[in-house]
Amino acid sequence: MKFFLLLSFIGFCWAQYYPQTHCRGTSIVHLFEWRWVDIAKECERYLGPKGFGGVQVSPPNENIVVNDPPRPWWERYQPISYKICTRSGNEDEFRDMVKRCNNVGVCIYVDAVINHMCGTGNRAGTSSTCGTYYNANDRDFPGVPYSGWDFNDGKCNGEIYNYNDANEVRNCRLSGLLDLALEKDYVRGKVADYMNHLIDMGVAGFRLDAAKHMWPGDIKVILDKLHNLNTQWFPEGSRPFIFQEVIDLGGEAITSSEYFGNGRVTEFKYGAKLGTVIRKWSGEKMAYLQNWGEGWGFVPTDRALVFVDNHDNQRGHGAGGASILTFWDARMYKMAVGFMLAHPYGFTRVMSSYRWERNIQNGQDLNDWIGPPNDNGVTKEVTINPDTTCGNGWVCEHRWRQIRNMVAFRNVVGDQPFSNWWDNGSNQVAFGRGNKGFIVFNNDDWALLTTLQTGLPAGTYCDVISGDKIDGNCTGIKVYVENDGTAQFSISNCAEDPFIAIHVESKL
Ligand code: AAO
Repeated sequence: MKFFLLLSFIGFCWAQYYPQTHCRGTSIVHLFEWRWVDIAKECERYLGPKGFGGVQVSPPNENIVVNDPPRPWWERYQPISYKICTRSGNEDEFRDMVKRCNNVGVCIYVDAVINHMCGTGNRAGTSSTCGTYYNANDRDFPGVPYSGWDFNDGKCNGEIYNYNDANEVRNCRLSGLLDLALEKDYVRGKVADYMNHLIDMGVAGFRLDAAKHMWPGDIKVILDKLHNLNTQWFPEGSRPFIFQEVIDLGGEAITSSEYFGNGRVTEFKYGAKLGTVIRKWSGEKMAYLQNWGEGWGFVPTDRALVFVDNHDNQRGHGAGGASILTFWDARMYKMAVGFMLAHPYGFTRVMSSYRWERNIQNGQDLNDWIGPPNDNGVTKEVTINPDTTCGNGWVCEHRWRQIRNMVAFRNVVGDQPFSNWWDNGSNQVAFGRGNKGFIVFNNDDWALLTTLQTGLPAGTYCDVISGDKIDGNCTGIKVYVENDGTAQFSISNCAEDPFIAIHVESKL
């Protein structure tokens, strides 16, 4: 009864901060630039069975086609209309994906680009993903339709330069992108219609792109217009889960706390700091992670959407800087993602990328624009290799054993408390999640050999980092927990993955 009351409280009052219970899993994965047909298959063959709670999909609405450089990933952040029609697929494919993912308990979260349309300039024509005409110079977007009245030119006819001026950040143009006048009822209505169209198809929530560039009050009015979620999958009265892209590393006019009333916010300090710690830059060490979370000046845990890297900062866009860890630094990356998924702070998002040919000059990647694996602009299928990794240039970090198993770890430990912290004063640390899970890291340049209190019931456990529990056996390291809850751990600093994680479902 208590449990039910809690669920209905979360369901009806806090819905914008927590995914619906229909979404079975405590983490989501960003399948960056994937096609809808591939996501549908991935939900059924992998995400559902492995306990992923949802997918953040790339913007599904029609965007400008950029040919110079050829078809960059970022063209999708330049809307032309709200037709569901992109390189990822058409509306039928989108609808089929939402249905099939929902049917296996995997929710779909849409990256909603509602702050702006395409960039300024003398661009006009039908170079858009559905062939819809537009004229950026005249502010004419007949596909919506929007016209000159619907943009903020009257308030600010220029770019954002000064991030210390909140008016400028919210009324002027982000990277020259035509800024929508979201205080207008007409514009709010068009945006809400687009989002409601998606909700009616079964979408469970939204990432609000460039939320920092919109007034929190304007966002609120739009959110209040949104329909309840589709009752084919969600209980009557369910509200969409909202996470707003607000970059707040401190020192600017706009703080993420201004957006707490609308939903969660992206906590960019998280990946920047964790990268600095794992890289051991600036004198940081893992021992300092004992008070990770609010203790590090992050937003409250129930308002944070956290991630190690995102589609921007894995290639030098957005914010975070050089400390951000990505799949290119696989060993450290797995430790960082493992730490994130084991730690109770925040709502966790896993990144899933494609490989591109980097061309780094003076610390900057000149190939940061390269779009998804493609044949003449047509996005390639995500193929699956016999060893379960992905082919065709898709990295699929979410399928890496260490990451996939830590997503499961987070589901198993649930809301168990952070417990049994241990550190060696340097970069060897360990912590548990009540009596459900325990994790140990060795990021020092020497071996770890010690006995630790795990908080777990006695027994033999499979380490889910070096292997799996399969048919009642461990394919990797075994950990023996004694009757008093202690276990001996040994981790070489040369180990392929210098960390060990066990949980009650990895017990033999
Ligand atoms: C493209 C071209 C442009 C062209 C434009 C229009 O690249 O040259 O002018 O088209 O034709 C993406 C790409 C853009 C692309 C755009 C549209 O990243 O390159 O422009 O699509 O195609 C700001 C925003 C944040 C935004 C981020 C990229 O606040 O919302 O820039 N992210 C989202 C998406 C992103 C997308 C858009 C928004 C647009 O995730 O993929 O753009 O829809 C400071 C501010 C941040 C600011 C950064 C970067 O950060 O705080 O708010 O992010 O600067 O401008 C330290 C500081 C930190 C600072 C950082 C960088 O770390 O502590 O605060 O340095 O200076």
